[in-house]
Amino acid sequence: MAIERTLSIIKPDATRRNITGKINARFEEAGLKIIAQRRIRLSRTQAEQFYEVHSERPFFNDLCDFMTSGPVVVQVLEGESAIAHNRQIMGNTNPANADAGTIRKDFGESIEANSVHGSDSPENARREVYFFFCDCDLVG
Ligand code: IDP
Ligand code: MG
Repeated sequence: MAIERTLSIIKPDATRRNITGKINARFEEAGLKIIAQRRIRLSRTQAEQFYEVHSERPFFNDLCDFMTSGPVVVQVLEGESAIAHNRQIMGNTNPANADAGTIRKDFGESIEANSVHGSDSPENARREVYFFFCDCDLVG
């Protein structure tokens, strides 16, 4: 067990419904600390680079359209086993398959518009945190 940092994104379906505070409350109630946060509009290039790993998937183009369709909130969460813990708090990619009480079950609209992104490994967390933030932004 170790203190980790993970990259979270509150997606456009959630900013559109003005529920960023409700989602942040889930992280804080679960013991994760928001140590950096910025509301931005992703450029097409940023979305394509961020989701590069999915560039061959059939949903890639639609995903980039969706992620640039409105503001997002990029944030760094810190806590014990934060990467796996955040994935638990988020729930399954498809809200229909997510456990009760998870963010995606309670707020997700579809497998695409599923309200939140969270890093899935230490390597990806590092890449994704520094995609948006520098060390001076991280105030633990
Ligand atoms: P994750 O967000 O749970 O890690 P990934 O497989 O990494 O899921 O997919 C990245 C994002 O791409 C998902 O959060 C979702 O927004 C979108 N996505 C994943 N699978 C599909 C799909 O089958 N159809 C449409 N969008 C999808
Ligand atoms: Mg993923």
